[in-house]
Amino acid sequence: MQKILVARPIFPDVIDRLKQYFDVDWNNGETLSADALKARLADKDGALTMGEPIDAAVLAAAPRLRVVSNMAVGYNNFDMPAFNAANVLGTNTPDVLNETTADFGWALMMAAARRMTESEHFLRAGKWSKWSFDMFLGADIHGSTLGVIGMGRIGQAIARRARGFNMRVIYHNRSRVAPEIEAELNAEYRSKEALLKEADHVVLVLPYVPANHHTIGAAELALMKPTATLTNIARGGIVDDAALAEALRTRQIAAAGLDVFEGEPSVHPALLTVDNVVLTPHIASASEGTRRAMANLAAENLIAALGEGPRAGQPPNPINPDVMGKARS
Ligand code: 8YV
Repeated sequence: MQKILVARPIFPDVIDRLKQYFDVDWNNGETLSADALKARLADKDGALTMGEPIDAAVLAAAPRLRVVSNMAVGYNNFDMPAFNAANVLGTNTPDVLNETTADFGWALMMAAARRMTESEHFLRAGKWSKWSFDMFLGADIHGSTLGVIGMGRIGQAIARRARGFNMRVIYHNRSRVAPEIEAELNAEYRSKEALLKEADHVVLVLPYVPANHHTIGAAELALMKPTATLTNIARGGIVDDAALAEALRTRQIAAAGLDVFEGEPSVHPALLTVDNVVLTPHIASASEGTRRAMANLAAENLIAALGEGPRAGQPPNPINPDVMGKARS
């Protein structure tokens, strides 16, 4: 039997499924350190990861490793040039999380715009002694302008929901989406700068690649309306969190909703000191059904890529399919 590592706790029935094909080493405990990860991968043919950094050094420490299946759509934890150089296949879990993640993006945006967590903290702190007409006035969602930066599958699912709120949709993307998608979403393309000036609610859904580092920093925040909100469900590092905390403190923008952070699970301390931000611990895809679908898709990718199961040799989501069939180097 080939040997695999499942690097983190996961649904036990997914482990049972993997055990039908593999000798499974399951780290059902604390997150592995880089050294512990290398040691556990030394004799493995495949691995199932959830964000663990896999770079040239990790691959060098795992000479048998041929497949790493990430239980996430984002795979910025994979050093893809190193994967290609070593002929190691990476796989991810796109699509199954689109709608759940889009729902959560909306939840964060609405919570930020309508000051839901800020007002809840006020209530819980026992500060609600009387009702007042100007308590926690926020910004409307309906009838406003939604600005989506990153018009991939999740960005499109977010834009599609805007119709029910009678919103105008503008977007910015590396390249324009197909005209029929623009027409379906009733979405107009803008430069990043024009979008930031025009949008009432900006939602970030772009992948983390070095070129997208600090897509939103002090200069970009300065372009936004003082009544605007910013929601980040993309990746830590897309936003300069220190600059955002300062823009929130000075009310340069009205509010923010953040599910991802630079250096998470650490959160920039300045973000913890401002009221006008909704903070969640990277849970945008965390519905029971979707996390199960992601886990099963990650398992399916690993099983198929290691030549087992009904789809042997044909994993559904190869990131670098060119290495398939090549000897490990
Ligand atoms: C994952 C995510 O749950 O899919 C992604 O890219 O950010 C989340 O859905 C998380 O990355 C753990 O792997």
